[in-house]
This record gives sequence, C-alpha cells and structure tokens, in this order.
Amino acid sequence: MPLPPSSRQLLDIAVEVAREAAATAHRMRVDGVSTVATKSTDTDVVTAADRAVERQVVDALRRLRPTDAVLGEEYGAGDTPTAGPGGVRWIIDPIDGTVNYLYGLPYCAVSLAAEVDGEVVAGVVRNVVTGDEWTATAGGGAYRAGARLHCSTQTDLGQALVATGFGYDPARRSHQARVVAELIPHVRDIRRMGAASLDMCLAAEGRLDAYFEKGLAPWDIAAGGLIAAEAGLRVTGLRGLPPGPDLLLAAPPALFEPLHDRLADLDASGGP
Ligand code: LIP
Repeated sequence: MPLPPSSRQLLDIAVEVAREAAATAHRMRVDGVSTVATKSTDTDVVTAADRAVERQVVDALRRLRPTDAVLGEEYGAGDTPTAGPGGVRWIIDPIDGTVNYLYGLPYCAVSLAAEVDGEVVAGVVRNVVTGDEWTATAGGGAYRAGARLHCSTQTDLGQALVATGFGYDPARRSHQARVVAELIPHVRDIRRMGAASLDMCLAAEGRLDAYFEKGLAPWDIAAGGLIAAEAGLRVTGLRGLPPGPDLLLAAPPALFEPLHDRLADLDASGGP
C-alpha cells in the first residue's frame, strides 16, 4: 500500500499544474477571449478560457495522479473517482475573477487546492497576468516569492482596509450593498476587486486588513482560505460556522471580533 502523498508533494504538483494553466489563460487572453455562456444570471459569464483551463488542469492531474478526485467550477467532478478515506480531491477554480479576465483587468487567478479527508492541505493561487504566486501547506505556512506571509497587525477596525465582493443575483447584490453601506463608516475603506482567492492572498500578506463575502463556492475558498489561515488570519463563517456560501470572513485576530459582530448585526450572511 503506497504511502499517502505529503502536503509538500501535493503542493509541488499544484504549483506545476497551476503555472501551466495560468500560461494558457494568459495566452488566450492575449489572443482575445469572449463569453461562451452564462450561468446563474446574464452577468455570471463563462469564457472559452475558463473551460479550456479547467480541462487542462484535470487532464494534467489525471496524468500525474490518476486515482484522485476533482471538483472544478465548470465541470464539477467530471468522471473522476470519488476520493475515499485518505484520498485526494483537487478543487479547481480555473479562472477566479472571470469578469476581470474578460475585461482585461490584471486581477484574476488560477486557484488550485488539494483536499484530504475534507481538509485542504495544500494550495496555490497564481495571478494569470502578473505571475504573482501564493502557496501554502497546512501547518507549513503561507509564502509568496519565498517570503513567509504574515497578516495585518491592525487593531483598530476604523483603520482597517476591508475587501468584499458581490454575487451575480440582483436581489443578493442589493442586500450586500446595504451591508457595505452600513459598514463603510466604521472602517478605513472598502475594496471590491473581483477575485476572492486574490483578496485572501492580499489579506495574507497584510495588503488588505480583512476580507468577507457571501456566496462563495468551494473553489473560490479552498486555496485562498488555506493561504489566509496559514498567514494568521481567522477564516470562518458567522456565529461559529465554518466558512462557506453563507459567509466567509478572513480577519486578523485583533479585528476578528469587532468585524464579525458588526457583520452579524448587519445580517451579512442573510438575504437572498
Ligand atoms: C468571483 C469571486 C469574487 C466575487 C465575484 C465572482 P468567479 O468568482 O472570486 O469574489 O465577488 O462575484 O464570484 O465567478 O470569477 O470565479
């Protein structure tokens, strides 16, 4: 019975595959991309690159680790096997920040994580345009360009730069906008940049103080959430829940409680 792969081995595979995928995404962006479909609403777009990149990632993972499972944004689990006990499941966002990618804005990323028994143990987020790359292993820290990352040490919510995002459904967006409208007088400022994984990576290195969003999918959360947690951020839902579609909050220890409580009071995890 072969030994299970180490987190380091899984990260090495993730980085190799993500770099090749990001190169494809960048090349397709230079060549010109267009929307090929929409999903939940007419602004929730899918480009040919989203689909091509996910197919490339899955094909690469099949070659390298043929018995692993996958979960991708565009093709789900495909025909890959279910990950049994101790098995590996790869969680793929081929292009996080798809609207930015479609508009040629340099804030979009390939996000790839390895999960074992429900725990993300390795993850990589690579900006498709800039080549900036963040990595982490569970218990092994978060890194960019060889430097270990540490989150913000900000202690005053009123001085905090807080990122968030909005869903695609108009009714949900109205609720989210109301939350932001009530929050913004109590923080330094808000940033909405359009890619959850990159927002969590910037929070991991203190270039944002905190991040929250309702409506994220597992592929938005997996790699960026590990990187944020390994950099010292608390990554949770509200009221003791784990991070998930109701809400993800990533905040440094000193800001967590005041920001959590204000978001709970504003019903940030509620609404449509
Ligand atoms: C995006 C998220 C972002 C959110 C966007 C969108 P996608 O993911 O990363 O945080 O605000 O609405 O959901 O759709 O580009 O993979």
